[in-house]
Amino acid sequence: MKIGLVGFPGCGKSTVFGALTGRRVETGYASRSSSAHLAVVKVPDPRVDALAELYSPKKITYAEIEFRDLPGGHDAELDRTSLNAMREVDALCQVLRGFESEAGDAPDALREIIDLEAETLLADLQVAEARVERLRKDRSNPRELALLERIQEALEAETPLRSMELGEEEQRLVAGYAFLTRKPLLLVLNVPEDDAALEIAEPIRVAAKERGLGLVSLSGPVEMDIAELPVAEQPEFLESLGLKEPASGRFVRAAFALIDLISMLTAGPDECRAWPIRRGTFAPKAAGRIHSDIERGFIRVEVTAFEDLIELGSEARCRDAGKLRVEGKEYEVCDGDVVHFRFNV
Ligand SMILES: Nc1nc2c(ncn2[C@@H]2O[C@H](COP(=O)(O)OP(=O)(O)OP(=O)(O)O)[C@@H](O)[C@H]2O)c(=O)[nH]1
Ligand SMILES: [Mg+2]
Repeated sequence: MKIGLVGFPGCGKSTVFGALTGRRVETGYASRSSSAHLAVVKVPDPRVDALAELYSPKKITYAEIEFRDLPGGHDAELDRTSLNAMREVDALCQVLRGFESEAGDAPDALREIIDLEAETLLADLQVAEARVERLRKDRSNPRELALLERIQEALEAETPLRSMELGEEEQRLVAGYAFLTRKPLLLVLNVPEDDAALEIAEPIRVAAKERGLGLVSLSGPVEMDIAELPVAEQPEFLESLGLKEPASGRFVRAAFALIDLISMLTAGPDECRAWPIRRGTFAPKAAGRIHSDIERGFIRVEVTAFEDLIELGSEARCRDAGKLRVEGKEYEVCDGDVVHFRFNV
């Protein structure tokens, strides 16, 4: 799962990226280069910690999301490189400049929300128009044509595609086009240090709400400082700023929810681990996250809910209490399921 940090030049993408990843990847601010920086970020998960306490495993592994710091383009516009880079990620986080720019421009986050929306609508419209024209000509796929005409209409009416209800087959059809306004979007307001604990201004909150978008705020440079402090010294520093936890925690959780991921858990003396899977994934496909052999040779899965396992203290006790279920191919794995796959290859 890849999440791209996007936004207009100089809005603070690289700074937010640094805040998110601390010094694990970047030392100091990423320079203003045209290439994308990558970082894999762990998703904090108390359930994995609880399982680890139960099993004392050799290894503990958290779910991870990959963040990409995408190039901002030139001048005030997003160029083709930036737009294409956006197509390759699963979800977008738009960084909004909440501080005065290097050139002395006052922040205008609302304008940035509207402008990015306009540019992505236009980019999608170009894709839809080209495809509609093609499909009209070769008459090969009337269903896809009908769908793309609807999509074109929505885009012309300036409706982002993420607010369009699509059936399962339609979703499959559009997936290949990588429409930008179809990608889940989270807004991240990058504010000055003094505003780190303040409520976000109302017009921005309203704009996010109207569009059904998530909104978080953080102060990039401050969070960067926090990420660089020894863990033991972080709480005191956070408190002095009126904050409860570092941005990485809040932000990563919001991003995880954004892409509709849930955690499947595995536990044992070797490893306790969270596996990110999409909500609604069937057991064999979920097994494939662990290894393709397990998907191929899937027989069944034994499932205990995390809460039951912690409450009863062992899988044997869960079995005795009837809390260990055996499920088949049609089972949709739920958030917090502790699973054992049985397979045969
Ligand atoms: N005052 C202030 N300056 C900031 C803040 N965040 C970033 N900056 C500065 O703004 C400038 C641009 O920040 P970057 O993080 O490089 O922005 P960017 O979006 O990655 O820029 P491009 O990659 O060129 O599009 C840098 O000089 C940062 O130090 C902030 O919260 N407050
Ligand atoms: Mg940058």
